[in-house]
Amino acid sequence: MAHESTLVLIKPDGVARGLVGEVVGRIERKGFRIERMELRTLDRATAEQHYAEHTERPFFGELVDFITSGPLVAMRVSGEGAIAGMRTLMGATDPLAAAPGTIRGDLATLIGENIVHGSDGADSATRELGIFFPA
Ligand code: D4T
Repeated sequence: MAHESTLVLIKPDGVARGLVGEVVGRIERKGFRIERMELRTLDRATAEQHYAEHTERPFFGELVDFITSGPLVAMRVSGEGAIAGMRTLMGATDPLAAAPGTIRGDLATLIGENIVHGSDGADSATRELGIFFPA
């Protein structure tokens, strides 16, 4: 395993529900480092760029509506195996299928409001970090 960086978002539902501290605490207790962190509200163009791979999916419009609906927290999270490690910490996309002990498994019920996002591989991490934290 190698030292990696990944983009993690606490989505607008997580911020609105007051779960920023809970999610940040889990990331820190795991042993990953938060190297960049910003509270911001996305415009539609940035949201569509972030979710570009989902353009053709039936839920794309709702996805963009939701991710732009209020402030989110964007983080660059780094550490040994951080990309897959954060996906494990987050749990399955559908919170009802996510294992207890994971962020989604413990804290959410709806697939459309599943609290967090984490890059799903090295290429997406590079692409997504470039959108949120350009050099
Ligand atoms: P993100 O990208 O938010 O970390 O989620 P995942 O990587 O775990 O899941 P994904 O890319 O398949 O889906 C992106 C985003 O779309 C929402 N979604 C997904 C939805 O609203 N309805 C659906 O049927 C699916 C599959 C949830 C996450």
